[in-house]
Amino acid sequence: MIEALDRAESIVVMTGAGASAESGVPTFRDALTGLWAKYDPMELATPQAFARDAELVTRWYDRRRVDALAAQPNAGHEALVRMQRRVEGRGGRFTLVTQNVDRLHQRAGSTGVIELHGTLLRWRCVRCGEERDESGGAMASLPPVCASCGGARRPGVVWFGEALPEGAMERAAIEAERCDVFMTIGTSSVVYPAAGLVDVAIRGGAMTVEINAEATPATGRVTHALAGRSGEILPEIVRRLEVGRHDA
Ligand code: BJW
Ligand code: ZN
Repeated sequence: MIEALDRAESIVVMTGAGASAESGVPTFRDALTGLWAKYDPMELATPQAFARDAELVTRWYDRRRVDALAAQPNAGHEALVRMQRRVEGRGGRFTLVTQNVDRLHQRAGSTGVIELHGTLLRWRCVRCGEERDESGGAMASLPPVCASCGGARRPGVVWFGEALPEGAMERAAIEAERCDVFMTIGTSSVVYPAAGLVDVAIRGGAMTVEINAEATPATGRVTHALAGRSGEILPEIVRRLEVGRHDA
């Protein structure tokens, strides 16, 4: 596996919430602890929930935004930066596709990240569409209003039933189709269309690798399923690439 990674002309890595777990960011399905325990994430992450109770949904995202800003990238994020530099340094292609909305990959130093589900750190006016970076503390007003038109502002994430950012899935699928190695890391592989990318890579003939703390619907389909934490397994993979040991 290490040798294939070392030889690959093109590598695509797709991450999910598990990649940020060791930074202390709760995974999507764990994001409702404490006061939020009585809510169902499937019911908060929808346009219908926002239409019904914008304040409740805003408070949930506001909390998660503040927590994401307080978190630091972990050893898994850092290993992916090193992998990207290594592959690009020898003229290869490296594409990082993430479902995460916390921007920790970018803060670690990854470049060209394709964000399939948008980000918590940009909010958008539902009336005029104006977008603004939101990287301060908690919201001053709930729900926050647009400075230009007074409309409600919503987090710039992709909710269930909404289209992904224009071109993001298309770009990810093109890279998955042509890559030599596709890695799916820390994702439950149940949310589509992201969960279908591993199949695009398999059809394209790629070697596929999963890193996950638990089995997922993708586990039985990948070439190598590595059970464990991404913050431990990824640095070990990169260490082996760097020391040139290809016996794993
Ligand atoms: C570790 C670890 C450690 C923990 N190390 N691992 C086909 C079939 C069936 C349904 C559909 C389909 N196509 C579309 C649908 C509907 C729907 C869908 O997929 N539903 C399924 C749930 C059934 N999809 C959509 O609605 C999508 N839109 C769409 O299809 O639009 C069509 C359209 C076209 C044109 C016009 C209009 C519409 C949109 C999906 C958007 C998903 N959005 C969310 C919320 C984002 C904002 C927010 O964060 O609140 O994205 S949902 C949520 O799930 C979030 C995540 O990015 C996403 C994936 O979650 P992820 O990353 O897998 O996290 P978890 O928590 O589920 O799992 C963590 C994993 O990590 C676990 O496996 C752990 O074991 C592991 N782990 N610690 C390694 N240290
Ligand atoms: Zn506006």
